[in-house]
Amino acid sequence: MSILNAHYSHVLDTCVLRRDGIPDEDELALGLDPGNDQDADGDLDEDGFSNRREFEEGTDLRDWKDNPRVRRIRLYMRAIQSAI
Ligand SMILES: [Ca+2]
Ligand SMILES: [Ca+2]
Repeated sequence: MSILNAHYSHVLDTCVLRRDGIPDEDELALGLDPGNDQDADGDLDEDGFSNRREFEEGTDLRDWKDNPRVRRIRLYMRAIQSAI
């Protein structure tokens, strides 16, 4: 396979594997279904943040106590504590 073909093959794989915004490999690791394009929009832990958003922000999509809002508050509190 030429370098160009390998590149396009990778691009195609990436597009196919990320239909819902979460790579299939990560979906499997997280307990989601790579064949289901809708589960990225779901909210496994019902914390108000979609599975895709939590994946993108690196929070635990199975733990309602860990979400983007809580992470920002923790970072803000650490910044305040380090400034005192
Ligand atoms: Ca969630
Ligand atoms: Ca969460």
